[in-house]
Amino acid sequence: MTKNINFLDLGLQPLANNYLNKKELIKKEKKYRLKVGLNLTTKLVSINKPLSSELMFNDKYPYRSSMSKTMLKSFKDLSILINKKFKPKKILEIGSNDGSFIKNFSKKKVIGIEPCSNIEKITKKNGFNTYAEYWNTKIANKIFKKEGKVDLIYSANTISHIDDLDEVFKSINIILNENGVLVIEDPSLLECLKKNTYDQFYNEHIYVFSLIGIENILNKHELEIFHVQNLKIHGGSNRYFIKKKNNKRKINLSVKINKEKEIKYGMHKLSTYKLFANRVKNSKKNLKKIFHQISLKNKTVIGYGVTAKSTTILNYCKIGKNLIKYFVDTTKDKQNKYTPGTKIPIFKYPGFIKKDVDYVFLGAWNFRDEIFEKEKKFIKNGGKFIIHTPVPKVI
Ligand code: JHZ
Repeated sequence: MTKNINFLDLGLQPLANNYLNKKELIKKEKKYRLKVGLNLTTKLVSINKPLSSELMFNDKYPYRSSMSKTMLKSFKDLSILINKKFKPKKILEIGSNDGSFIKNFSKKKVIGIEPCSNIEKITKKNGFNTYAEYWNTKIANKIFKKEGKVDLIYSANTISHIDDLDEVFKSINIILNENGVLVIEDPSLLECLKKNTYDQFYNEHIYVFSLIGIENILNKHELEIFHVQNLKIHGGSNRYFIKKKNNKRKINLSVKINKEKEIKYGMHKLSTYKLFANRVKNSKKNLKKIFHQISLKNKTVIGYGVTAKSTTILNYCKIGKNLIKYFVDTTKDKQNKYTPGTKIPIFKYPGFIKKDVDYVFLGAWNFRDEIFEKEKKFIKNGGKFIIHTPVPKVI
C-alpha cells in the first residue's frame, strides 16, 4: 500500500474518550500528534499512526449508543427494514456496544461482538449472546465453529475504528453466508468535507470513509456494495449494503449516484483535501473569535454533550475552562469527570439548562434537532447555542 499524504494537522490530542477523574488531573496526560492523510492509491482517508485498540477500547469505555433517542430510533427502523427485506435467521453485530441494535431482535437470533467488556456485560446481563472480543479472524473462526454461518452482519461506527481493514473483511468472509448481507454504517467523508466537521477525526476514528475508498478495499475481498443509504445521523453517515460478488443480487442505482457525487466533489484528488484543511484553519480562527467576544461580555458559557468529537475541537482550538464553565452530559461514566486535555468539569445533565446560563456550546451538535426540541424553554428565554458546523456561529 502506498503511503498517506498528510493534508491536515490537528495538533496534539489526548485519548478522545479518556475522561479524567480528580486524581488524574494532576498527572501529565499523554498526547498524540493527530494528522490526517489521503492514500492516493486506495483513496482512503485516515489518521496517521493509529493507536492500539487496547488503549482505546477496554473495560473503561464510557460511550453508550443508547444515550440518544435519534440513535435508538435509527436502530429500530433498520431492524424493521432488515426483517422485512432480508429475513435473516442469524444476525451478527460487530461493535454491539450496550445492545441498542440487537435488542430489537429475538435473543436466539443475534450475536454481539463488543471488546469493551464493561459495556458488553450490560448486553450479556440482558440475556444476549455476546463476546467481549476484538473483531478478527480468530473470533470469526471461533463463532463459525460454534454457531455456523450468519445471514446478516451489521456494524455501525465500528469498522472505521479498526486499523487493519484486510483482517476485518477476511473475518467477515469466514462467517457470512454466500447469500448473506453485510451492512456497515459510518460517518460520510463527503458530508464531513462539506460541513467542515473536522472533529470526525480523533484517535478512535482511524478512517472516515468515502464510497470510493471503501469500495477499493471491498474489491480485494470479493465483496461489493449493492445499495447505499444516506443518513442524517452523526452529521451525515452512509449505510452500505454489501454482498459477496458471486451473489446475483441486483445493484441499486444509489451506488452509481453516490459514486458520481463523490467524484464530482473531487474526493479522488489531494487538492480537495487541501482546500478542506484551509477551511478548518479558518473555522478554528472564527470559533476562537466567538468565544473571545463572549468572554469580554462576562456571560456564562457551558458545554452540552461531551463527545469524542468535542475533544478534537477543544484541544485543536485551545478552548479550556476559562471559556467553558462546565459540560453537562447524560452518560453516567462521563459525569463528575473532566474533559480530556482541556480539563473542563463534566456534570450530570439536570434535566434542563440552568437559568444563569447564557450560551451553550454544542459538543453533541450531531443531535442538534433532538437537543433543540428538549431545550425549547432555554431557546424561548433567549438562550443561545454556539456551533462550529458548517461555519462557527451563534444561534
Ligand atoms: P456522540 C462516539 O463518539 C464514539 P461521540 C465512537 N467513536 C463513535 O464513533 C460515535 O460515538 C458514534 C450526550 N447527550 O454520540 C450523550 C446528552 O448529554 O455524539 C453522549 O455523551 N444529551 C464510538 O462521543 C454525547 O452527548 C442529549 O440530549 O462523538 C453524544 O455523543 C443527547 C442527545 C446526547 O458520540
